[in-house]
Amino acid sequence: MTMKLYDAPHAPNPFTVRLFIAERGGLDLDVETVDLLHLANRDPAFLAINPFGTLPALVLDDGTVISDIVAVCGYLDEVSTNCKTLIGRTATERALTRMWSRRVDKDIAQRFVSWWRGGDDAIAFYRGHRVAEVGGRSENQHIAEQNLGRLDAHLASQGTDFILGDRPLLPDILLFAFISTMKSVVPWLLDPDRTQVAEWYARMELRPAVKQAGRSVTGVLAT
Ligand SMILES: N[C@@H](CCC(=O)N[C@@H](CS)C(=O)NCC(=O)O)C(=O)O
Repeated sequence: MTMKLYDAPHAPNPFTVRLFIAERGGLDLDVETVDLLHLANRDPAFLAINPFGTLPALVLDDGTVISDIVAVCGYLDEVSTNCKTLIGRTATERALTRMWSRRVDKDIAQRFVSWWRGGDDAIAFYRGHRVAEVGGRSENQHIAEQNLGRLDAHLASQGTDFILGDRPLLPDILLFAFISTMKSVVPWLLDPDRTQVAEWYARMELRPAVKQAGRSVTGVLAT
């Protein structure tokens, strides 16, 4: 099976998928890097592939295009040729993974991305092609921090290294990818008072997969 991944460097959504691929293993893809910083994702050639103009996008050999990171990771988890699923083996495991993926995505990551998109730099960058999120900035920060606090309490109560046990699964990968690519522009993310989240982040940073997934390179990606 040939799959093609349209990828971009430095951006949280594409990094989530690269990190998932590196942690998951058993995958073989063609990769093409799209120059997000110069808006190549808004060129007609790319819009013909993904009319939403967002990255990443996974194109299957029958031409099907999947362009939402949770859907892309879910698909890759199912077609990988090795057996260490990052979504779950049982109905309960899969439900917990999906529950935490939704929590860290919509209540933390998307909140701080929206906070950033309401700032001057992002407004200037997106002018003319993406609606600026100027309203509700302080609420977005409040909700993200509230849920980072809840995650901190969860990690403390579980006593596990990662959100759902002793190895990182999709929610860890997603949240780490977003924090690591955005922390320089969202300075309040890694508050040292949230000690459990800080330790979790430090553990994630040490994963060999993080180094492996760090760079976005056009070519063949086999794990
Ligand atoms: N819901 C999409 C969001 C993807 C997304 O917004 N990607 C960003 C890069 S991190 C992007 O393409 N931004 C450029 C733009 O919208 O022009 C997903 O899950 O993949």
